[in-house]
Amino acid sequence: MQSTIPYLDSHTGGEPTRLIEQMPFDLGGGTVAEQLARLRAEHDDLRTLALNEPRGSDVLVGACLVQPADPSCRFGVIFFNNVGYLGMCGHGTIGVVAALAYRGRLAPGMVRIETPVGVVEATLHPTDGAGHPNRVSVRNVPAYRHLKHVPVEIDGRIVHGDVAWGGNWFFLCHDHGLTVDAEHIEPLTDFAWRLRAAYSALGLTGTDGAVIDHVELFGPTPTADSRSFVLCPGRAYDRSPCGTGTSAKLACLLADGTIAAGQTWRQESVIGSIFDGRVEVSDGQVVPTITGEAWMMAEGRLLVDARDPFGVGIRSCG
Ligand code: PYC
Repeated sequence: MQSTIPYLDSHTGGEPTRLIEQMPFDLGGGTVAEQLARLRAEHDDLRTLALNEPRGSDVLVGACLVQPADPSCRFGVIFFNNVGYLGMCGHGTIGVVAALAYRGRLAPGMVRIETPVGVVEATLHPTDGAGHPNRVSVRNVPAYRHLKHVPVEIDGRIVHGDVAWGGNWFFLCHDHGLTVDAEHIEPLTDFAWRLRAAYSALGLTGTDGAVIDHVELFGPTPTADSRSFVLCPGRAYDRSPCGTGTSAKLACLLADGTIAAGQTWRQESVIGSIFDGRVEVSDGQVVPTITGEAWMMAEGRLLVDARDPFGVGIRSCG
């Protein structure tokens, strides 16, 4: 009657990742993208039971380990949130690597991981003098800017944004006029959510009609190159600087000539955590690498009672 699913929780710069190491069912093999399609169509309950209330919360990002199809990869990973699935997840990859190291399944060094949108390379660094045990660099899938300086009307004025890919789709806006700091989470959330509605109403998409489901609002900070507020698809804000969002930002910075290949860009989150980012240009593509730290927080077992009316989560949450 009751099933149990072991999990490991970490956070990366404040943003949590709940890892399910052992899938409770067979996804039938194939590429990680194909397994994601099956997970979404046939087993979406796993996502909602692991993340949604009453067991979880909107802030949680989930990751499940699956078999990679690419023989050069040691792991396959599917990331998900309170409303659906992600292409890639930077903070989540750092969290997954930390969790696998905690389990003794990874030692310092590089590991290739297949995600639904391509292969990433994660490097677990040796514990440093500052005592950071889980410092991880993620060489992401290639990033690019799709559209530049798109005008969008909101609150009777025009703001502008770039549309860029960094493993997920982002609308990146600077001239929003808001203060980007932890004291202004509510107005930032409200504005970013309405901005998403405003550019969606214009029919703005990524390539091939892809939904632009993440919004980034940038502001200045004395402690890094830039501070960002990132609103995720389910209306939770990213406590980390967002690995895929930083990748999208780096692609725009390189396209504008603001940074050069190899230069470090320090991206701060709205709560003050930092990712170091840099890009390389390989075969004409912009390949970002993001470095950050994760901390292990909990390990446990999800208990799912088939008689519980909310055992697979409250679907209207998020
Ligand atoms: O770090 O890429 C990221 C991410 C995406 C959504 C939440 N975090």
